[in-house]
Amino acid sequence: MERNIESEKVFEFQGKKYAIVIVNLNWVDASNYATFIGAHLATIPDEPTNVFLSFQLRQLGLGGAWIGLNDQDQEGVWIWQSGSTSPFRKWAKGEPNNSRKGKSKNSKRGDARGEDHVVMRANGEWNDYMGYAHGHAIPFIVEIP
Ligand SMILES: [Ca+2]
Ligand SMILES: [Ca+2]
Repeated sequence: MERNIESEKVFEFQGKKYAIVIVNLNWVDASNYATFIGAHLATIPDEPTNVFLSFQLRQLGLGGAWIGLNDQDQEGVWIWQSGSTSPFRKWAKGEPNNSRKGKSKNSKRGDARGEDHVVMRANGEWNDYMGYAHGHAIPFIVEIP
């Protein structure tokens, strides 16, 4: 994919630069896109950053966006795409639940690996979500070094 600056909203907060990329991709493609432009999916280091970025999602009318947290290498071991070891988490109630295809009759999405990628909802709460190729395609937040 070519970089499309028109689809990005760039913000600075606490000395870090973030862009909300309003292109619907699964997490794997979104993380590859971030790497391609020399960035990575956002690390959320603290509550103020979480509040700031979720506010921006609401301003843009978005329901949620991928962030860099994932447990795709080892189930239940959450790591940031950036390599950061930040321990800050903002899970919604009942999350992460690693929901799997077949659990819900109506779900056509999914993967036997379950939910391994994290979406920040517009209310600031996090959910592990299906980010593989047959999963959800949504906007994403990158952090630009
Ligand atoms: Ca998982
Ligand atoms: Ca979940």
